[in-house]
Amino acid sequence: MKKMMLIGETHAGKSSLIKALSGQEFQPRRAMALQYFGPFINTPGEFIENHFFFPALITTSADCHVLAMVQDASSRSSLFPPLLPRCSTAGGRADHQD
Ligand SMILES: Nc1nc2c(ncn2[C@@H]2O[C@H](COP(=O)(O)OP(=O)(O)O)[C@@H](O)[C@H]2O)c(=O)[nH]1
Ligand SMILES: [Mg+2]
Repeated sequence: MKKMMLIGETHAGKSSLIKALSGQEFQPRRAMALQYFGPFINTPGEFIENHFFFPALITTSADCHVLAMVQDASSRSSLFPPLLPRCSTAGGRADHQD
C-alpha cells in the first residue's frame, strides 16, 4: 500500500487533512508519537520543530511514497527550508513509475 507521510508544525492542519481524506474516521492522538492510519503516517509537530527529531523523520520517510508538507496558510512563517522538496526526492522516489 502506498503511504503518505504528513509533516508540519503543530496546528498546521495535518490531522484535519487526514480526517478529511479518510472520511472522518481518523481519531488523532495527543501523544507525541507517530500515528499510522491506513495509508497515512501522521507525525507530531515537534518532529519538524525540534531538530533533535530530524533523524526520526528521515527514517520514517523511507517507508513512504508521498511526503506531504502541511503549512498553515495564515502563518507568516514556515519551518520548511526552501530546498527541502528537492532533498526529499534525491533518494530516487521522484522517478518511481508506480
Ligand atoms: N481555517 C482552517 N482551520 C483549519 C484547517 N485545517 C485545520 N484547521 C484548524 O487548525 C487547528 C489545528 O489543526 P490540526 O489538524 O489539529 O493540526 P495538526 O497539529 O497539524 O494536526 C484545528 O483547530 C483545526 O480545526 C483549515 O483548512 N482551515
Ligand atoms: Mg495532529
